[in-house]
Amino acid sequence: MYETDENATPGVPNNLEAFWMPFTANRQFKSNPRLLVAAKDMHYTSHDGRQILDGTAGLWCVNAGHGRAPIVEAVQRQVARMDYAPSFQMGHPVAFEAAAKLAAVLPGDRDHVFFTNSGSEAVDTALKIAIAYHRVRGEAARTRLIGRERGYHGVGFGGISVGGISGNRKFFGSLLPGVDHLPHTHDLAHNAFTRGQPGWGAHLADELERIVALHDASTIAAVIVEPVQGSSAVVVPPVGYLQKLREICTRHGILLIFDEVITGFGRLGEPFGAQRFGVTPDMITFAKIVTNGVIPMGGVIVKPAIYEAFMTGPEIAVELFHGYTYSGHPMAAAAAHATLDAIKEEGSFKRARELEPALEQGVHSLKGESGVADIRNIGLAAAVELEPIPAKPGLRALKVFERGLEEGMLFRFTGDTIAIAPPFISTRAEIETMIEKLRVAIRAAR
Ligand code: PXG
Repeated sequence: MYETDENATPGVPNNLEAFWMPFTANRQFKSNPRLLVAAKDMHYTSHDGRQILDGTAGLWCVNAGHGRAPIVEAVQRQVARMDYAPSFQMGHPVAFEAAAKLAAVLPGDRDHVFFTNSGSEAVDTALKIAIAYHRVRGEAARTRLIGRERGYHGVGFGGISVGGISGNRKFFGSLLPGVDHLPHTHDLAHNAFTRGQPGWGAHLADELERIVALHDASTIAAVIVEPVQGSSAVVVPPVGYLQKLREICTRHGILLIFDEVITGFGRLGEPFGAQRFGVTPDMITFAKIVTNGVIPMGGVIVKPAIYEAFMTGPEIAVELFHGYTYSGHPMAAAAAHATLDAIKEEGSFKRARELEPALEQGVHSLKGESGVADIRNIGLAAAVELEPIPAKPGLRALKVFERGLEEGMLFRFTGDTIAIAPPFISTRAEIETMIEKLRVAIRAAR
């Protein structure tokens, strides 16, 4: 059993068994735990008192730095004033204000926001809204959903159905029916070591025409893609690819959803990937950066026509039978408010843009290190793909990750790819440190 704090080693829980850790090799972790006990600005403190540079902004979310006073204080003020209030048939001002502030990040001024508590819920919400939207407009046969190979859209049944990472799908039965997938655009024969957007691959968007021809547009509700695939390690869209998807969707009356859980709020040096690539989707899902990771929050931004399509029946009728106990939770809304203010005051989008060349130059300097198969980058996101150790997929990246920690540096790894996502408050020197520590770790992981 868990003992009292007085009996425990300071900072170290003495029972690691009870917590079934997410997306973690539980037995490996628990045999040699890596615990973080405090965080401030760019650094974590480990349980053994070491400072660890946060090279992944937590899990792509803590961009204004850890323990940012205005965000922490906004949450403290809110919890003291009103800890919780429902959003079903009741409302509280802070959620409305946060939604308005969020919608203002996009160029249009009439977008609407549906709040969830995570990216996974945001994705499932967007997929449900897409299907329901067609139904309320009299096109109830439009139920098919199109995702993409290598796509990550969270872990709900909707998200794993449209997602394209086989490990996240294969254990969980038959998933949603009526889902198809576009091919991914990752091809080392054409795109290896590209800086920013690859020139090759826009034609892969034409596969959507084949899928439409197969199923008929009248059965397809939506296409969902990440503008830049994050979890499958920074797969950047080829020049013109997203424009083609937009054009095909528009021509066939199919909704285009950008899953911007990672790319939203500045990771690409613009408010959203939509702006970076000059392509306007019909819905955007977001989470992570919106609260600086301080309180969980996600959501879906929908264009006015979608919201208005639902606002047609009797006024006393609920228009969308969907929502969460914590949709627009006061503390999350307060955190979003303060985070969006911080982003604005600090010019975070501009800052991310200014830092992009430093990250690009740094990460591509790793070309030629032994075992490096590819390097990709855009905005403040970069990935280094490593050749797997024969017959031991994933081991090389794990070794790099562990060596990185020894060097006082936190990376992310999936498969044999290492990802870096520096917080927007990083200095150039800190980005250089991240790269040099990665170099040391790659050299050590043979
Ligand atoms: N969509 C996208 C595009 C995501 O990247 C989700 C949905 C799900 O969000 P929630 O809040 O339900 O986890 C995500 C989450 C990584 C990593 O390092 C990526 C995510 C989560 C954790 C780790 O690859 N993405």
